[in-house]
Amino acid sequence: MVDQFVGTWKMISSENFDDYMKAIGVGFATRQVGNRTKPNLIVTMDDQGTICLKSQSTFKTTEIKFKLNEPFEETTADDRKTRTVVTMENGKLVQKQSWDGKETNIEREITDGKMIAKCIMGDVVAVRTYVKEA
Ligand code: DKA
Repeated sequence: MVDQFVGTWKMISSENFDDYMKAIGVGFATRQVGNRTKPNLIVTMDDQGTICLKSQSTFKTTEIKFKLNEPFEETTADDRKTRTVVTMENGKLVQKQSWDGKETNIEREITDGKMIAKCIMGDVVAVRTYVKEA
């Protein structure tokens, strides 16, 4: 199931991301940069089932390595320190981040060969679309 996510993905569109960043508490200056940034997401998985998500952009490069269902500490691009767990739910790769009594989910799924990332904080949802690089 994870195999379909493996590859290098380039973001082509982003909707409602400013509202999402506000909802998770990102400050004005970082939101300005976040709104302008079009990251690449590089997804790999090794023989032991360790998954790596590397987000590369001119703003910041972040990388997390994890196994499904095993919680780990994450430092996000906006510098939150989160307790994170990633699960597969009905074909979606669901990244649940918890910090300061708050919780957000990033749900990624493959639709028509594109990777759709839904960033969800309460009733605020941002939708970011990625296409696979050749
Ligand atoms: C994605 O993979 C979602 C990334 C969510 C990042 C939230 C914080 C960004 C702060 C600039 O496209």
